[in-house]
Amino acid sequence: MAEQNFPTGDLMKGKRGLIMGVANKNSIAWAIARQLAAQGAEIAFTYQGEALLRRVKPLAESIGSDILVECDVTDDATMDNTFATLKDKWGKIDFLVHAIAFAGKDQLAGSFVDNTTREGFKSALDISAFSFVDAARRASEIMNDGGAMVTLTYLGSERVVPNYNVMGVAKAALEACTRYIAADLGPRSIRVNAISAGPIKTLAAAGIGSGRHMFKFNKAASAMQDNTDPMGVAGAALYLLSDLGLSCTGETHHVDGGFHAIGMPQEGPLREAME
Ligand code: NAD
Ligand code: 0WE
Repeated sequence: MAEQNFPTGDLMKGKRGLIMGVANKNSIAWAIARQLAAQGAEIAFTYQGEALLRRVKPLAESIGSDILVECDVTDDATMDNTFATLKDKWGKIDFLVHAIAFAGKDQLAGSFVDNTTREGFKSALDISAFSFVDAARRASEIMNDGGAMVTLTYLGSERVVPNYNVMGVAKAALEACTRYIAADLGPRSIRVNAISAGPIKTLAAAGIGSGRHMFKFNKAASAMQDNTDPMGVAGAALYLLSDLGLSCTGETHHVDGGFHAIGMPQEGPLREAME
């Protein structure tokens, strides 16, 4: 992503929170971090393993964050340590961003029914859906009433996208988890929402089987005839995590140039291709 200016202001002033899922400067979680920081948020980060620290540390430092905790969501000890660290340093938090997904590469190609294994299914659902439930429970224990949580999802949960396969099933579970967590935490005025982003060129979207077609097709078939800008995802996260989002909970909000709304291509390249 080119250098961009995230709108500044005080919408997140006095709020502290945890962002899970920054891998590098292209991560959706990093766009969200910059937008929240530009509105005054104090942010702690988790990173998945030693190898990613080299990338995440300078990013965190560039927005004045000094809380960086190693966390693999499949490892309870590192989850315990993450939230114990936040409790120790801050006492309370106001927001959580969950931007984590993984399925084995062998699970993301070809026939869903033939290629999905028990282990592949378990691991995709564990890392991509249960991890939000687990993080939300831990975060809720130290979250101020009136706080908020956001996770990232994708349209492959609602409709078949070639090769997305078991990740689509995991995202469907993640969206359902979002609604159940929202119901449980609603009485404390903690809001819990998902952002369904269109395809964005990140590490997680690199090397996907049908990648080139994916971006071309989304550009051609979306209402806006353009790819999804991570700044729009960051703006939605700011809305949902700040008090602008009051009364919005249990929602899956699409930020995809309107791709989800289209049932048949309008005039444009896709129609011409069929002539
Ligand atoms: P990314 O590769 O930058 O981020 C994915 C993150 O998941 C990485 O930081 C990685 O370290 C983390 N992760 C994976 N397994 C983990 C584990 N076991 N423990 C801890 N962390 C783990 O890619 P991204 O595209 O920014 O992905 C962020 C979220 O956005 C994901 O949930 C993804 O499904 C979602 N999303 C992405 C797109 C897209 O096209 N890029 C579209 C919609 C939704
Ligand atoms: O959620 C995602 C990707 C998540 C993801 C990516 C990888 C790549 C490397 C999960 N697990 C893995 N495992 C790996 O080994 N997206 C929304 C981006 C994405 O991924 C696709 C897509 C889109 C869009 C995969 C196939 C088809 C479309």
